[in-house]
Amino acid sequence: MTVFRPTRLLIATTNAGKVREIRGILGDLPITLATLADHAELPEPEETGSTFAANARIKALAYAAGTGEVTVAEDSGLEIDALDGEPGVRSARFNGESYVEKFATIARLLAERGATTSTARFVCALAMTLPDGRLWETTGTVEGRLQLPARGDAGFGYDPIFYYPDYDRTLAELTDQEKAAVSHRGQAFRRLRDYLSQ
Ligand code: ITT
Repeated sequence: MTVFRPTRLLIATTNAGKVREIRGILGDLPITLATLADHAELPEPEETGSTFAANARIKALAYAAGTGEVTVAEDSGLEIDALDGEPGVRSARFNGESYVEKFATIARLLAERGATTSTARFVCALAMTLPDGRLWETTGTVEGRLQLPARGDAGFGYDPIFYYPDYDRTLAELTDQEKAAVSHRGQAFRRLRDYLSQ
C-alpha cells in the first residue's frame, strides 16, 4: 500500500469548536495544519447530502478544489432515537437560532411524543482528499442519552444535553481531552492520525 504523508493539511471547517478539538488530536503530527482562516475568500459549499458521509465528501472535495490543498472535512451531528434520528445531518441548521432554542425545540418534540429523554448518538464522518483524486474516509460514533435541562458549559453545540453514562457527565462537563477520548470526532480523527503516522 502506498503511504501518504502530507506535510500540510487543510482542516476545512467553519466551526471553531471542531477546529480546537481536531488540533488537539492531530497537533503532535509533523504536519502543518491550515484552516479556512487562511482561505477567507472561499464560499461555503451547500451541504445537499442526505448522509454525514455524503456531506463530508462534498466539503472535502469543494475546499480541495478551491485551495489545491490536501483537505480534511467532516460532517457530524446528533441522532435522537425518539425523534427518528433527528436532527441528524440538519444538526447545525436545526430549528432555533441559538442552542438554548434548539434544546427547547428538542424538549417540545420529545414531549409531543410523551418522552422526556431518549437514547442518542453523535456521528462524525470524515473525508480526506488523496493526491490521485480519491478520498480516504472513516467514521466515529458515541452513544449516550439526552440530558434535559442542559448541563455544563465546555465543548460546543449539543454537548450540554448529551449525557455520557461512563463518565456520568454531559460532554459539556468534560475537558477537551476527556471528550476526545470517547467522542465521535476523537475516534474518527485518531483513525486519521494512525493512517498518517503509519
Ligand atoms: P462545517 O460544516 O463548516 O464543518 P458545521 O458546524 O456547519 O461546520 P456540520 O454541518 O457538520 O458542521 O454540523 C455539525 C453540527 O452538529 C454542529 O454544528 C453541532 O450542532 C452538532 N455537533 C457535531 N459534533 C458535535 C459535538 O462534538 N458536540 C456538540 N454538537 C456537535
